[in-house]
Amino acid sequence: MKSKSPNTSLRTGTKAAEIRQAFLDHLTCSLGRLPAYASAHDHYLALALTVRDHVVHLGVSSFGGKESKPQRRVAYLSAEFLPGPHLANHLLNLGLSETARKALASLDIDLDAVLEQEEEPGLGNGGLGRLASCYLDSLATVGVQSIGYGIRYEFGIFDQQIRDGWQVEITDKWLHGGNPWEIHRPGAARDVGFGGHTESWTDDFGRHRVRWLPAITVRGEAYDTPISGYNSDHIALMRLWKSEATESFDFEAFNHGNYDRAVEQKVDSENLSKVLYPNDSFRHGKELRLKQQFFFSSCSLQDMLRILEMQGAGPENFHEHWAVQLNDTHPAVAVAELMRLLIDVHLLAWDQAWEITRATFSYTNHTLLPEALEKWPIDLFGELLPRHLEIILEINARFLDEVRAAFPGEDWRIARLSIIDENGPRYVRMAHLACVGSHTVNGVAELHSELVKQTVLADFAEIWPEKFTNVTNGVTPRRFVALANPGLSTLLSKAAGKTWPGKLSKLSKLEALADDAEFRAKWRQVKLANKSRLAELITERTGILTDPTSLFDVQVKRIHEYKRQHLNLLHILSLYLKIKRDPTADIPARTFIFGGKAAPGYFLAKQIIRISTAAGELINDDPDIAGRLKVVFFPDFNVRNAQYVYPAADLSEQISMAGMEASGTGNMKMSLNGALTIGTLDGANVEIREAVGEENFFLFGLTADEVSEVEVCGHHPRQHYESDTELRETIDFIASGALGGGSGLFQPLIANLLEHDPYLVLADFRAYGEAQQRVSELWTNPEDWARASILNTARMGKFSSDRSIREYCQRIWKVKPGKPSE
Ligand code: GPK
Repeated sequence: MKSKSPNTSLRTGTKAAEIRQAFLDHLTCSLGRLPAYASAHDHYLALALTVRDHVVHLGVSSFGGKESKPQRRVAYLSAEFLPGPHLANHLLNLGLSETARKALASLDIDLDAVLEQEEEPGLGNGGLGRLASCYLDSLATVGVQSIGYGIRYEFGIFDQQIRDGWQVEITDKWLHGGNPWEIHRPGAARDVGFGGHTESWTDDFGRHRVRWLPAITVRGEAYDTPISGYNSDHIALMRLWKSEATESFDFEAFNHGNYDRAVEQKVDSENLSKVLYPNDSFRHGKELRLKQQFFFSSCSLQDMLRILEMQGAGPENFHEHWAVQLNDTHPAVAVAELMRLLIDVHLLAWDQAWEITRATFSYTNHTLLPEALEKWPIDLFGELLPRHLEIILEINARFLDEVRAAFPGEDWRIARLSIIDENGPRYVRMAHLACVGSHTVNGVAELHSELVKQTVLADFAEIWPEKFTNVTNGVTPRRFVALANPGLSTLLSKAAGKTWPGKLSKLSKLEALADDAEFRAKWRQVKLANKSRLAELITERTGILTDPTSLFDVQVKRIHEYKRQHLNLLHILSLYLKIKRDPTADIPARTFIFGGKAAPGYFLAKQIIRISTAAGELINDDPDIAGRLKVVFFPDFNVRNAQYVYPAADLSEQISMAGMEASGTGNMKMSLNGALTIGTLDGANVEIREAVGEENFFLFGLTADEVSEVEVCGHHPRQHYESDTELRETIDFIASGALGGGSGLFQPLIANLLEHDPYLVLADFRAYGEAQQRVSELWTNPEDWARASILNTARMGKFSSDRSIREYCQRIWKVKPGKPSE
């Protein structure tokens, strides 16, 4: 037989006929299906395998380490990733979307129907997990050798259904249909210990050593998912760890008839990576969570050491080969684990190991919320990780000695800086550990990074001011514009050239067109089409009819009091009452769209969902309202659904209490898609407003400084209730039971607002209503609105995650991207 050219045998030809053939081969040979009997899901799997061949092929060429001196690699340690559906994204990145469409069409298969089959990996809660995935996308795009390390949860974030107006959580069985993207790497499996005790020994040079004798060992199996970049020959790797028992189950117990005992350890081990904790910005405090954190941190560091060894380098060169980013404190225990690996396993001296550790890690803080700051009871920590507790205590003792020497007599400083919280029962403060063990600490927007230095890590910022920096978050324009908004993309390519998805600052070329009436008309057409597409989906999922010509007012994000969905709802209900009082009131038609999941145990968040569905039930079919207001709760907000929602937004609600939202990224996605923002001076809103121009942004509300002042001087929500008639009537209306379910239904929410109002909803109600009035006024002038919308998109170039990643590369990781900057 004649030998084939390597490319043909790799099935990675890019002509429609070649893709068609590869697809048919996979259908038959990988899936064992005759084309005539193949289901839509088989089609999906076959196309996914076809595309995976292309991506993996790129991967082996780009990750091979051909260079004489290997580049420093980036390891992004994150307990969460939210990649979204892979297939369409890869097609876009590889430039194969249209070819694949043609190839399938020749077999009478519709690409869109195939794309619908994919289950997205919901391995995260919200912003933090999605940011990690945007960053992998950009790392691949700008050409940095990188691995995103995390956990292969068997069950990701729950699927949300709405029943009788309430959230119901359904188990996310994302792996049930098979996962064509991942490659299991048995050779990369690592063992991780838990519990047990430590013992001392003396090495050949008479030095005191410690070893850890864990009580149990769990195996981490590696599963790799390649992440392609836009128009790039690099791929990033997402390497997720699945926990398994190290041994087969206990046959001795089994033979003695003790079946429970026989499988106990196996079950315990497998449970470790079973499920994602579904709380956002909230400390879990559960032992299993700490086990998850240590499990993936340890597997990942051991993996880096293994790769280092393959490159012929030793552990003393660790920091030269790896820059490790801690995505929040979830992997902060990695600081202690790297120390253990270096001193106990590789027998380095403490000082050298500590230098390497600090040169390796950097830490990103994502929240100031006190209930989200991780701390572990010292006893629990010591029982699970006895050696790590010893190491942390040693790190702390040495650190505090340095502080004592620099600030003699300032014991208060010692107590505040200590990694151990000793005000009562003792805790390990994970943010302190991450900060002490890192060379750089960053916040995720300018305001937030300042607040990190003034609040949670103020004492550290005082002693190490140079350690702190900001990297404002970004989002990938590939998924959130090019894929999600094809109509807009065509327009952008015509107006700003085709390169904008990889060079987002090119969008500034649009500026001039904001004054072009013809262009504005096209712009509005695209938005209207996107809104019609969403309206159809809304009807399909909720039965609610909406008018695509009405103002689409969108608040999609996790449900949380600090994000203040209830402020939005109070405003909606006040508009409703206004129309009821005066049917001629001049209020332009609006569709209010909410989406987002509530943590299953977060009672008030679930009340907020219920009140939004109740508002819809009350308002949507009220003949007096006559369709002028509609309220929709769009169920199961996830990456796939988000791709329909963002392009359809006219107005983006970013109304958190100032100082609470670290950055926000939905704010960027909507503005980039031409929505105008109504928002507080919080997180990245501040920078978005600066970028798009204050005249194209609806600002309202207390500033972070004013919020702190109110918090110091005391807040009196009842005063607002009593002095503001509109507010009082709205609250009384809810309390009266007019929303159904009896007058007691929303009592907890009302009582919370009137008695505590921790997020100053009542204090900002008036200003919010006035800003909404300005929104309505601009909306009545569609040409002015379109102009502002175009300018939003045109000026959002800064918020590409490519820019963020280049900043991390240059200022934090000290690595050089393969692709030169724009
Ligand atoms: C912050 F602390 C946390 C968390 O546990 N989960 C999470 O999604 C978010 N975040 C912030 O709330 C957002 O403001 C920010 O944009 C996002 O992280 C990414 O930095």
